[in-house]
Amino acid sequence: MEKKILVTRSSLPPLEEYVEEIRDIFESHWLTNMGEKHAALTEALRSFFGVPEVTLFQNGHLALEFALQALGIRGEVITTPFTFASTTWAIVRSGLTPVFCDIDPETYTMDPAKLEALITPHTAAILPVHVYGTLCDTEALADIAARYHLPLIYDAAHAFGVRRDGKSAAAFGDMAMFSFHATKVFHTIEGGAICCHDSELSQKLFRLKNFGIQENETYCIGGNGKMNEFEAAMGLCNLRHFPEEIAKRKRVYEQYLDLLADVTGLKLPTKQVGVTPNYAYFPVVFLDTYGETRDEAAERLQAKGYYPRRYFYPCTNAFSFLGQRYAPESTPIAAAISRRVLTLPLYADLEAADVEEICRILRREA
Ligand code: T4K
Repeated sequence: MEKKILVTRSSLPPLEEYVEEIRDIFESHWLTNMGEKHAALTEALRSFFGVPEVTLFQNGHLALEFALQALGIRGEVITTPFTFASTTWAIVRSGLTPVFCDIDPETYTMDPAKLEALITPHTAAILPVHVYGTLCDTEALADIAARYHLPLIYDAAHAFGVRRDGKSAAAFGDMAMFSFHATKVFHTIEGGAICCHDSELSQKLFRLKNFGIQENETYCIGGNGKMNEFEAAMGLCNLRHFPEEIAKRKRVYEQYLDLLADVTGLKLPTKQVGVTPNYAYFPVVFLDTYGETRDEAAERLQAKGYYPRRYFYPCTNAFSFLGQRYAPESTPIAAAISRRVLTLPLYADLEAADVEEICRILRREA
């Protein structure tokens, strides 16, 4: 069979360990609706993140929608277009209007220097993205949000395990959303969470994900966003193996950095001072001096069985579904990075020989 190395590959715990973890589920026949595994994972993540409130969800996207709904806001939400469709669609599907702020050319996250000019009386919240697990300028964003009394919700889908000066990505902002999708550094097959400090908000999120059921058979408006017991069990297993997952990813990441460091025209990810990274993605930006476009390089890699991805192309403000009112040119840095970026294959068990071959292709030695 022809070899195919994809952009990522889900890590899995040893089968026996998962079977052992789900044995209780088979014994109790309690499959979902916040059972024991759900409670155990919530507790374990509270301690992992070091935040008082963790609400689990069926996926990160729903978590983000429920987070916006929990705020009960109307109007505009300032976000970035250099992200997965989910961030923008969560805003739109919540009846809110996205306003796009450009990104910083080094971190690819919301540029705080461009944020204030976009704030109007219609602004209801700020929703930046820790894209690729690179942390936003959390201090500058917190300062602006506080000055304008705006809620700050982070899309931290990629930032599981990332810390700044020892403080978890979960602890920044009023809420932080994590994705536990199969493609993430930590996963529950499908899943997600909202982390926050406010117990009332957390109770609201819990009701929202459970049909709005309240005490004494009263209801508020809600939906169904519950994580099931098999997913929570997968999370409990994967959390035990998380240090190993990070160590393996670090090896791959550093091999890329080492082998691509001197290639003219390739812009590699840079280390953030004071930040403990999670090695979630390895984005490479193809500058003109590389002498070949991003897509030409991607084609050469694919011809040899390597399938990097254009995360994130196009920018979400280029989506035709949003209509004519948005233009990618209004966020020129995001538009340029999006046209030039390629995320290389990166996962725990990616073999050193494959990383070497990918680098040889990018160095035009193969
Ligand atoms: N915000 C941001 C910034 C996000 O990036 C995402 C999701 C969200 C919010 C929403 O979170 P969730 O609702 O998903 O929890 C993938 C993921 O499905 C998605 O979670 C992720 N971001 C996005 C960046 O990537 P696709 O459509 O590119 O996935 P797909 O099916 O092409 O898979 C990519 C590669 O992963 C495959 O080539 C092989 C590998 N893979 C995939 C699956 C499904 C596996 O090894 N095992 C698997 O089970 O979206």
